[in-house]
Amino acid sequence: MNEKRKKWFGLLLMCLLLCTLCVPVSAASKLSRLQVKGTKLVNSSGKTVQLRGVSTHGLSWYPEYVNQSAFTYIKKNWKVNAVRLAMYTAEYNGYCTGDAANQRKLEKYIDNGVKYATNAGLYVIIDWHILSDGNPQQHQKEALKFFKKMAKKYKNNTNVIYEICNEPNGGTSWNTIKKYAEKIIKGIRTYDKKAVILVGTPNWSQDVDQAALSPVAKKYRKNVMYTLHFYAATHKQWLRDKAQTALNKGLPLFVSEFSICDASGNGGLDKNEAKKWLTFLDKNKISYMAWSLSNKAESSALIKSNCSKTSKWTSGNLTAAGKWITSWYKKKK
Ligand code: IDC
Repeated sequence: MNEKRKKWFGLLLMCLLLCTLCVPVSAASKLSRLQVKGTKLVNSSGKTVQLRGVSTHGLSWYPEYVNQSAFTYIKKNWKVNAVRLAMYTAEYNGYCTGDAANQRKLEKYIDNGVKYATNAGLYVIIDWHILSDGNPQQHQKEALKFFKKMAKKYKNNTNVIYEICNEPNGGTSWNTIKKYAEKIIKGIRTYDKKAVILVGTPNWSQDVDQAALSPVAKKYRKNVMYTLHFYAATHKQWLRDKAQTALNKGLPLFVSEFSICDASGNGGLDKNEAKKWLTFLDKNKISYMAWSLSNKAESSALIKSNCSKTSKWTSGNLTAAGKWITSWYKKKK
């Protein structure tokens, strides 16, 4: 090789080396950390951000939907920017009712879910899905241990959001939920000072007006939002009124779960009411996550029960709710 050729060859090698170095850097590029400002979420440049996405069904029931292809697909084709990982605490191989091997399995699903969401460029909610265990204090010890572990692990993942109690119910008062929330927030903040934390509200995360009267203590209030859940065929204007009351008091709201059917998760759809809800949420820049990314034979499932695909769904693979919700997502933004 003559001198000139050697020089070009050297340059080429250098370029190749630089390229291989740069690719992983850009692939790991981080989503902007979100903060709560007033009632809204903002990114690191202060711009308002609204998260719109889907929730998995229970991770023990439908772990197969937590896969890279699905997360990349929904981001690109459904135009969502967030996914929620619903981990039941009590029902069917729940985190607190199953054994240690079951806990490890669930933590692995979460770990994968966070990884796939990060790769896909999605925000990801780790949801402590209490339901039949309507008082979050019932498993407070386990919750504290779990969230400290998560916070330690994910403190540098700028896209992780913690939801500390899905739907308190059974008459659990706001005061009880608040006491629980303050303990868990304190635990999370030991490791992760910044992540957004979502707190459930009384009566299946509907009574946000009660939370608005007395939010968590000031020292725990930063980057905390309060959840509002609705199922459009059951919850109507009266629940939007509660939401408006809470907003007027300055309470930051986050709809971490909704569907357009009734509260059983398996009744008729109310598209008219669903449109009113999502229009209201868009207007107020409130984030929302649809239940559920699964093919369970129930009307809230987004995928038809006869479809076994776990990604790359065509419109024919979607249920009526799936079609309506994804076309809403695609239309906007
Ligand atoms: C439902 C599921 C259903 C499952 C049940 C477990 O859709 O397949 O058998 O939970 O008890 C909620 C809850 C959510 C419910 C959903 C529909 O957060 O866990 O899922 N729902 O009932 N709140 C209001 C409705």
